[in-house]
Amino acid sequence: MRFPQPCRAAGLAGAAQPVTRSWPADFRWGASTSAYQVEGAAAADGRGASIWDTRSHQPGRIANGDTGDQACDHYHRYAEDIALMREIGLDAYRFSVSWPRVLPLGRGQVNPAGLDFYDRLVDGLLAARIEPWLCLYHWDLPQALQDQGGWTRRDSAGWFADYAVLIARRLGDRVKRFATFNEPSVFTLFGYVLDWQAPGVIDRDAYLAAMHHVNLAHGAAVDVLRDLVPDARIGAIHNRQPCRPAGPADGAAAAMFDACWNRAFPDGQILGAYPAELVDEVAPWVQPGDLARICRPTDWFGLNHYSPIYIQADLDAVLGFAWGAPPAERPQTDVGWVIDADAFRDTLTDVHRTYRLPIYVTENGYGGTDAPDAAGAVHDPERIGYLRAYIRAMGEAMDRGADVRGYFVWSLLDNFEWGSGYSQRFGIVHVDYASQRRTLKSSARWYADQIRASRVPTTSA
Ligand code: GCO
Repeated sequence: MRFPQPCRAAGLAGAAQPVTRSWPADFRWGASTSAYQVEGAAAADGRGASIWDTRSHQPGRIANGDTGDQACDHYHRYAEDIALMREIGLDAYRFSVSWPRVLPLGRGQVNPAGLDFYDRLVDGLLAARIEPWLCLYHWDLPQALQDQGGWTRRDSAGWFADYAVLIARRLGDRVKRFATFNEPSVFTLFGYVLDWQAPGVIDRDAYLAAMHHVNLAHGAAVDVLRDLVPDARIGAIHNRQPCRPAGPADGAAAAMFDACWNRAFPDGQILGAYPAELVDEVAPWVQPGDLARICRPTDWFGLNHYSPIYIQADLDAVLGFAWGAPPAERPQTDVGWVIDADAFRDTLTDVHRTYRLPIYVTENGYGGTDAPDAAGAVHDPERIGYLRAYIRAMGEAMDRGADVRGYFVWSLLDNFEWGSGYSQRFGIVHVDYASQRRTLKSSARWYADQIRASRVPTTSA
């Protein structure tokens, strides 16, 4: 995500012990990345352009004029990165496929070199006994499809399903964990309402059309994956967090934002209905039978969560809401996100009660500005404090009955943080972008301890 809030120090350093409780034996510990944020190699081996290549090359869009052209060069350095994952002891690695790397124009002509990369990545992970978790879409729509209307076109559901067929046929013999979309509510709201992300088309109708067509695309891809990979475990990844009114007059705006942000996608996909606030809004794009097309059985709920959000009314804005300031007294991360582990615990409980699916926390982490010290070490006690508090809160949610099966930290590597470019670092591994040198931060070592400790049977909670 990108929160346009000022930077404030958190002062969350402290207690470095792992969180001990009786973790389920098959609990999965992982780390997440996404294609545009880490791969780089934007012009290598026949890759096509995505809407993020376009946006990052527009002057003034990204902090410091950064682009994902090089990023972490994961495309070439994936083997080194897998070795780091092994060193940390990860059970699972969540990555996304770059649609334009495998289909440079989004459909039609396949790029064999692009598919070969994902073959190598998956084979490398399996050889290291790390389970590949593949997300089909982490925001990098092929520019060629955007030029034809992108998600505002109903045809986009079919384009996405065809792309899913290609990936399932090529990788489905080895990959069994698939996610359709990452945070559909974020890329639609930020891309069509707030102009913080690609494609930056600010238009109410485009937003509502994209919302519905992304939901249709999800349903179509679930069917394809189920058909072609019968033993696949399929889910979608949703951000969810409390959307709090910034002030006493902001309740209605916060409720509308909550419908768009937290419910427009999982409610359609899992409960088969749009939130009441959106039913009339989206109706012009809904055809008979669509909700049944969208609501296909899935196996798990992917939750991305960092922080509560504060919303204020803005009657001039497309849907009447705008980003508000958090209360000043709340602790915040280095990049200005409110730290509230209780909100994470309550969100997990809420997701469990609402959707009744096994939950995997597919993103959670701390944005900072870490730098190596004179000896080259990277110490990030605030990140350790944050991770510890949130993992502990997750344990509390599990004690209260939430069916949480795994946790993926965001992120394995420092990477291209969308509009903030390389100025914000979320990795547990530091990346020196000039040399591409990787350094495990102290949080990576702490996370390794956490994973190891979770394997030791204990009765204390
Ligand atoms: C998102 C994404 C990630 C971000 C992460 C930190 O939520 O925006 O899934 O790509 O980098 O959340 O902002």
